[in-house]
Amino acid sequence: MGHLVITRKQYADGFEYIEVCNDAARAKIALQGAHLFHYERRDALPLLWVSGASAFKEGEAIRGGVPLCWPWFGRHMSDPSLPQHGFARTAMFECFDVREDANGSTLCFRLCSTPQTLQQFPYAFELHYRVHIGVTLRMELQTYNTGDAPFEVTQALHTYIALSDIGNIHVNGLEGKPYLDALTQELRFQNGAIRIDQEVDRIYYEVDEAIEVVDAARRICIESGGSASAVVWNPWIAKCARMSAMEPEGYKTMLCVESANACDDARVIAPGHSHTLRALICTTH
Ligand code: TA6
Repeated sequence: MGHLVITRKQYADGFEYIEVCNDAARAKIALQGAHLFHYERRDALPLLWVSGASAFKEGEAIRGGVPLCWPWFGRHMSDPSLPQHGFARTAMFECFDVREDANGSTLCFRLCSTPQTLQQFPYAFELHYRVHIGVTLRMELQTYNTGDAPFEVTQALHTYIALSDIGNIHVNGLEGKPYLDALTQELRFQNGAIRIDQEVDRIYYEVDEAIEVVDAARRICIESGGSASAVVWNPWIAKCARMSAMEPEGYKTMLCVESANACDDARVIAPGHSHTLRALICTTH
């Protein structure tokens, strides 16, 4: 690679993020949640959607980009008082390494168990998150079990894709797959391509090939690894109006396509072992 510029920056109230500029792309990653909230290949449109109403402040997950849902996806199984989608997305990560190769730059983040995390998730862990900024975007979330008992995680790279307009798109790659409709708790099968004209909140299973978002102006391909489930979500009008940090028409230009180990695709990690959830995203422009 030619030139790589890494800059640590902060918003007015001290919200810290890292800006990456290399020959291939530009990106921004907040230290809170190791939250990637901007990725733009040099010859393309920004890939990720961020709400115009999103806060960039401590303790609140950015609404958009790629929140890390970990060590549980959705509501906690037994304690509804615990935060939805786990605590990683509002935890302070450490950026402990930056590597460069011919294809781009990889930033490595780490979160380790603490007395506070042990109260919510009673296991010793190290969570490593590698974000590769190149002509493609690659994210790898690796969970190490550093304790002496096995534990189970559910998780997702909760990617918000930026669209021209929700009415212009369809999603390929999930045809015939079973999915749990989170709105009705019914198990259904995907009939053909996915088009969005209402609230959609689905967990797809047996996912074993790339998912393609076909927009009017471009195609976005999401390949997952270490995952057999994917979430497709758009809040549509009513839920958008009820949600935090969403503008009334925010639903029109976003779609979440999440590489996941969600619900029945939970993963058990034995002591001394690890599991990696991956997403590789490329866009025609
Ligand atoms: O991934 C879909 C989902 O679980 C939806 O049900 C919706 O709640 C979305 O995540 C956003 O959740 P959040 O906690 O970020 O508001």
